[in-house]
Amino acid sequence: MKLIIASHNQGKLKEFKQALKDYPFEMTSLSDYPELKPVPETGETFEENARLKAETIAELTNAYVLSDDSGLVVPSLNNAPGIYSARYAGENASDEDNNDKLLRELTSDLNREAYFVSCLVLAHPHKESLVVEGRVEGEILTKRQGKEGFGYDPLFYYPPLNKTFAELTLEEKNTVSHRSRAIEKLLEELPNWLGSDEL
Ligand code: ITT
Ligand code: NA
Repeated sequence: MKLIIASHNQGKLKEFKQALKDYPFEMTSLSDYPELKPVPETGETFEENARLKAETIAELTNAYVLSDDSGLVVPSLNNAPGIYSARYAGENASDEDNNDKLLRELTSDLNREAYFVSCLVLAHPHKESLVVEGRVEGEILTKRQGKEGFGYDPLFYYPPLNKTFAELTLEEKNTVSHRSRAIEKLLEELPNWLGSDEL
């Protein structure tokens, strides 16, 4: 089955490719469709933004499209950066800038518990979308640790492994992350969602 991953984020794309390597998907991403304009993320929730990305691209390509809208939620910062995780420090902010801003905002008096959310939407023009969500809980460190991963991984400490997500290999992160938990749910529900359609 042809599957377009509706993302420009190379970190996400690597994780999808590794997690789905044993499944019969012919995966492409938005980099293979340079004519498609970026979909504005005007929603107010992860699900709304994930739906916008997947359903818009599915209509335009008439294909199966999978999107991920994800982010880091810090309850003591009123759930920031949340759906604004990619642009926390500004419209074209780098991961570096976003991590610096998080360290500035999360002053020493505040609780450092946080969680990642990944909402996945699988869309096709003639079907009701399949929506799943995964989460993982951790804590925000006061300085970066590790070089792997992307985004907030160097600051996201995961107590069960006593490491940050940036200290995990791609394979290790894919056994515990929010995105891998969401992918697991998606795969569980996929046969039923596809029905008599071919994989
Ligand atoms: P696409 O919309 O093209 O997929 P994006 O990076 O703009 O790419 P989002 O709007 O979903 O995607 O923003 C997700 C941001 O949340 C991402 O840029 C990171 O800053 C953060 N994030 C999500 N998953 C993460 C992970 O596994 N590790 C670290 N940070 C993550
Ligand atoms: Na978003």
